[in-house]
Amino acid sequence: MKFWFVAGSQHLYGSDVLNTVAERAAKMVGGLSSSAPFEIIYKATVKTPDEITALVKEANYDDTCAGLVVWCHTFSPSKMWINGLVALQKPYLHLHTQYNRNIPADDIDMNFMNLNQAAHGDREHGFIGARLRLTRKIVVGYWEDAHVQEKIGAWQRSAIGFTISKNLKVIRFGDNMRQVAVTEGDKVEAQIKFGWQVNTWGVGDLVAAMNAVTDAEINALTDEYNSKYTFATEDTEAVKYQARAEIAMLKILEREGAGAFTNTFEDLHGMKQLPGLASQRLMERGYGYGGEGDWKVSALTHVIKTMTADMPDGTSFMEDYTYDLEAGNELVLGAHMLEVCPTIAAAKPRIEVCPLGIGGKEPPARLIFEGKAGRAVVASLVDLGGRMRLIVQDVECVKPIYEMPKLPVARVMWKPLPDLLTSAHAWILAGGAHHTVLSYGATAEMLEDWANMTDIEFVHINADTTINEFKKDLFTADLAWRLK
Ligand SMILES: [Mn+2]
Repeated sequence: MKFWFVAGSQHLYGSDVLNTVAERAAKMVGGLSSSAPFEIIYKATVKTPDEITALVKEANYDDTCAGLVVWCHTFSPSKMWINGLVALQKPYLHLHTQYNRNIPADDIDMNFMNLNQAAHGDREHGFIGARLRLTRKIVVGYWEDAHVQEKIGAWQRSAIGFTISKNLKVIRFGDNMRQVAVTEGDKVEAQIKFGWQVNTWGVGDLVAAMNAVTDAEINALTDEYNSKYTFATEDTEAVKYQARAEIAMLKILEREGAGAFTNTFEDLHGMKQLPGLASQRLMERGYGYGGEGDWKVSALTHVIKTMTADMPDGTSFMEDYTYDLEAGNELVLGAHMLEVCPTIAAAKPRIEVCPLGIGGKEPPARLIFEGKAGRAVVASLVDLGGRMRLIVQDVECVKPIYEMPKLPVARVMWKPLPDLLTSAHAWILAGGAHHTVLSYGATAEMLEDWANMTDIEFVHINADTTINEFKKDLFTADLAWRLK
């Protein structure tokens, strides 16, 4: 995927000025690209309404174009942009910067003034964005400064999340856990907003694919397990059963071109174990996963994994499982029945086989490990009926404060900001799910930009959150979204 850098101008200044604009824009793209997670190319300096409209049409239909970065080196009258921007279907970033950092005090003359007009040219451009209610990211500052380049990079990740959503297929192996509310939702609305195609495959189809897996395939995969994980079990048959499930699910995901999947312990007809190790391994490969049929969290896991794929930080399906309510140091223990992604492991995971306690199936093999310490976010997508809401919580993960030797699942501990009591209160007010995506690489800003691009509500719980203000924000947002 590439991002197109477009300089806005007009024909008022003559060819010398326009040539200089193009040269400088290309040079700036070289500087911006060197630090950007995704390539930026200099596309054009646009000077007329027809050029702008043609460029937008080309961007809309070019599958390799993930978004536009626009900057007005000179004044670029904004009525020229209306027809193009009305048709725009790609993410849009308005970069407000200028080529020179400082005013050349001894040399500044009228030629300089005719060439370097971003301070007012970008205001004209900003007006038409506001007038059109255009979904846009605005980044302000000198283009060589790290904070500017970091903002552009973060927005590129959001745009990649937007783009891959348009092609994301989610396979539901079976249905949702019975009677659960928050894992339900409007799949048609999700496809309209995000592009996600969410469809069901019968568990029997998966069982047939598992029966077709060969011993040679299973042995090759268990050799890989041996090289990557510590075996803390003698029950190799249980581990091989997970290898069989992993291979079969991977084949179906690849055959269907899908990026995410779900299953539930209540819908495993013909299977001996709930996929544990198998689901963990597929998440490690970049697939989204949601337990209990939770297709929203599964899709969101894949989207965030893709946004942060080049980062070493790790992203997993997660659930707030239980608390440690030591006064003043309240912590969440995050885990799941089995399915936590090993990309967030602090050290080499071990494979164990333990009973599940529910579901009535054989004890499944799973990877057990501690999650890493560090800054992270947890994110939850809920369907409020009429609109989707993305809730993002800033957290500080810590090394788990207890050994918990009898706990047979991967575990993470974190302190939500500003503190557990406030954050949990706010989370419950907002209707956040028990299922989340935990990501060390993604930031709230990236997810907010993604929510803006997909036109859904965004709610952020962070160090500054107070319950009174949060209640007011939810109330105002509810009114606004009902009026939309
Ligand atoms: Mn769950």
